[in-house]
Amino acid sequence: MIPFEELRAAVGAEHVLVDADLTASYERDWTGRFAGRAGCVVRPRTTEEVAAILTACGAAGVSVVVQGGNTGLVGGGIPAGGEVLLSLTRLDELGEVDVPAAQVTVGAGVTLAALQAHARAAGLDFGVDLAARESATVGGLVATNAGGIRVLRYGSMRAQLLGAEAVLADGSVVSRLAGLLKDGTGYDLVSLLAGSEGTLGVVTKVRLKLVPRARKSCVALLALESTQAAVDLLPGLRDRLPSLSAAELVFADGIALVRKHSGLPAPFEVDHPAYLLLECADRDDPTDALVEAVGEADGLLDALIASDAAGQRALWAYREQHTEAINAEGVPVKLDVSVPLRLLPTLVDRLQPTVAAVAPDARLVVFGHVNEGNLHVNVLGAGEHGEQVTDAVLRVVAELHGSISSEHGVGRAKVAWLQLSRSATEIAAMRAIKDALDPKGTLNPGVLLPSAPGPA
Ligand code: 2HG
Ligand code: ZN
Repeated sequence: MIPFEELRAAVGAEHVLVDADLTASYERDWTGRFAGRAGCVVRPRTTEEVAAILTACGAAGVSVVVQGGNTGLVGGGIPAGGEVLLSLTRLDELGEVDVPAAQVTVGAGVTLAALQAHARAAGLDFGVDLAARESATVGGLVATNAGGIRVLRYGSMRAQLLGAEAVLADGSVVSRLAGLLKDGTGYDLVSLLAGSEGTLGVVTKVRLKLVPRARKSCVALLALESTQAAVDLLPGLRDRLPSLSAAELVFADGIALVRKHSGLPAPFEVDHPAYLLLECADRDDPTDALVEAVGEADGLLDALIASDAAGQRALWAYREQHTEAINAEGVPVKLDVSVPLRLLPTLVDRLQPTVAAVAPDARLVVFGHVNEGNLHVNVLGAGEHGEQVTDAVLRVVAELHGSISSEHGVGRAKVAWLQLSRSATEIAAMRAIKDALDPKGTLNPGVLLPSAPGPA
């Protein structure tokens, strides 16, 4: 039984939502692939309120699903049915930027765009960026160890995380927000929370590393023969361009789809098989360095370079509008995988025959973050073969020593395939950690790890 009285006492009655028209937007992901009814939605504003909620739910034996901006792509923040949905968007406090340390403490509900604007106003920047920046929240970025477009330069979310405050399943609070860059006092609990998908504790605040603010940037779109050509270019580009901050791979069919839904003009006179979008960003204008590096790059079929803001935005649009354009065609099967970089061309070559073998009418749209060997494999029109497509593609990825989830998390969507990327010993160790921190299985049951087996 949901402890409504305690929940209302903790956050105020107006922040415990039960009417279907008020809870609906929390109960469905924006892609339309995941939906489930929550017992109620609770909207705390402080760590103490989160602690009171978890204490009450733990005592009542009620499960809790944790949600940030609801931009997740694996169903990790959507209820299975009947849970208390803990929405953290009101934890939106922006602490003062600590300029000498280049750090800031912010609430879990702060959006990525708000964090970026806050850091920039203080002459710094935040190292993670991704297309869902306007809605994705810091807590969700930590929970999924989000990657995005600047991992090449600054690493993923875990690499930005210097501290956190989190409420454990029993309502106790762990708080490490001093931002120490050296701390050799045992297990790194903060780092463990990154990628834990709300299964070990509820992150309410984080201490984040900030990076120097680049004032000038430049974007290039290179037309190439193949994925192999893009992979071959990378070492030289990284070597010549210390300001390289993004290297994104897209293909002709993806660009055509984006154009269909956006009305953007064709980037080149003719279509090319593959495209590499590069961004350089620095204190001083990186245009000359990028032009020179592009001029000396092997295997280019064509190239566009933009230094002005509008031109850069226009080139980025071909990449950033992929997700929306795909969704406008229908509800896709979405896979997010990575393989060792040398095997990326092999993966790309194997995808089409692998998908066609189980879903002959399906349409594949692939794009990704090339430096990390990370491909977003979107499959439209798989119909009733969705699960077979997922299984077939993820098996190829495992064969190529890859990860079945590169940056979106495991969520509910990929739990059944976790053992393709993690050994039985690793899964048992993860289960032991989960059981130690959340012995009743209150937090996000069915997310990341299979629901706990019943008593023997
Ligand atoms: C991106 O890189 C996101 O834009 C979304 O990770 C990927 O929609 C996708 O498949
Ligand atoms: Zn991505």
